[in-house]
Amino acid sequence: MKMSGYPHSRSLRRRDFLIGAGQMSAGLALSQMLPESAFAQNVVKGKDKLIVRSVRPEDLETPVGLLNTWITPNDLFYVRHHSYAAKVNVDEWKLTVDGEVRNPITMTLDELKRAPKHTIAVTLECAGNGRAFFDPPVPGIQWEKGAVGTARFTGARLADVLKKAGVKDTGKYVVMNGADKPIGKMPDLIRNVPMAKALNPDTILAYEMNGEPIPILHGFPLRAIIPGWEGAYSVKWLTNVQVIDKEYDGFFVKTAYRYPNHRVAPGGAVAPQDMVPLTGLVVKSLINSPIDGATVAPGKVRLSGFAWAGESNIAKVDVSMDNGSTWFPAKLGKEREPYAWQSFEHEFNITQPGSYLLMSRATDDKGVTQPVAPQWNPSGYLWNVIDKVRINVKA
Ligand SMILES: Nc1nc2c(c(=O)[nH]1)N[C@H]1C(S)=C(S)[C@@H](COP(=O)(O)O)O[C@H]1N2
Ligand SMILES: [Mo]
Repeated sequence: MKMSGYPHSRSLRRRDFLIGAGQMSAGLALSQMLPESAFAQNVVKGKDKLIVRSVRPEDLETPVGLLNTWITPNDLFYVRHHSYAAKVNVDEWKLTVDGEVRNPITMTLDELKRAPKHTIAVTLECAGNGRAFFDPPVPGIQWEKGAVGTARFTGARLADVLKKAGVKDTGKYVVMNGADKPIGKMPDLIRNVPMAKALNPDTILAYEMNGEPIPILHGFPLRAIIPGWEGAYSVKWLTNVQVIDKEYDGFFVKTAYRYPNHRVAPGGAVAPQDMVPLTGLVVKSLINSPIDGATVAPGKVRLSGFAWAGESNIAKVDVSMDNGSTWFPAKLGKEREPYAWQSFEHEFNITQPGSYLLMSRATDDKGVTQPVAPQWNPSGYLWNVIDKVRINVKA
């Protein structure tokens, strides 16, 4: 069943386009060319309920109907990486901290665990979540709505680690690299954060996810957690932290994960110098119940979901059952943490049988509301239009 609720997201059309446009990695193109039926046979161990967007490397999406708890269990948490997951031998593993520091250091996992522990609930979302809905389509993994989840991460503060190494005055950015090896001619996923974000007390190097050692697919034994920023900053299988004096110039900083600094017509070209790095996630909501295409009995229809806004907080969520003609304030849930999503719910009374479009629209504490129409951009990032699901109220 299609869960998208957007007519232009038909997988056939997307796949055709992907083959035509060519992919960065041969592995990805191959998996995209498999018929849909082949996907059903491909399950990834420990992640069997997830939608397989790519088998190798594992790119797995959570069906929205399963995103129904404030904390997403590890076995339901989406997976995204550019190359194969690194299998790290923790006895040999160490973290090196070097670059513009007074004393370069290496740390074992035990040493990191002896630093003050910090636990935070963070909503992690891939910048490409929702890419499948852009029109015209853009190449890349065709995520629909479920490349997002919330977990409690525990680790050492990056600020404490940097303090130990002693950042020089020349240190402006912190580069993070993991143990995963690029596939073929692909560049290595190396990312950086400006010093202020690196020193933020909520920026951590995490060794636990929901109370367990970080699972392999999520970066065992150590990953960065850059709260509120798009998922690609949270580098997995972390092995090296390097302080540098200006923005890093590798592919995944200079070219990828960039967004136009002006509005672009759908399908339009953007000059490279007009592309700026993505940082924070944008205001967004997701209806997890009912799911798109559901048939329900007339009477009380409970709508629920989650809303998040990166480094901002959710101020309100409004919901509609009549194509957005009238809106009602949804009730927000009790669980509130600065970088985690906020649950919302509302009960409609729908007595008249028929086809209904349910909608949710979040607004953050800066007054920014989800848009009615998408802002197309060349890489298909930050899809955040008002969420919609169509349901059938039976007679
Ligand atoms: N080392 C490494 N870290 C990585 C990636 C990667 O390819 N390699 N992918 C990033 C991207 S694009 C996202 S969205 C998140 C996904 O985290 P998850 O798989 O734990 O959900 O990891 C990020 N960290
Ligand atoms: Mo991502």
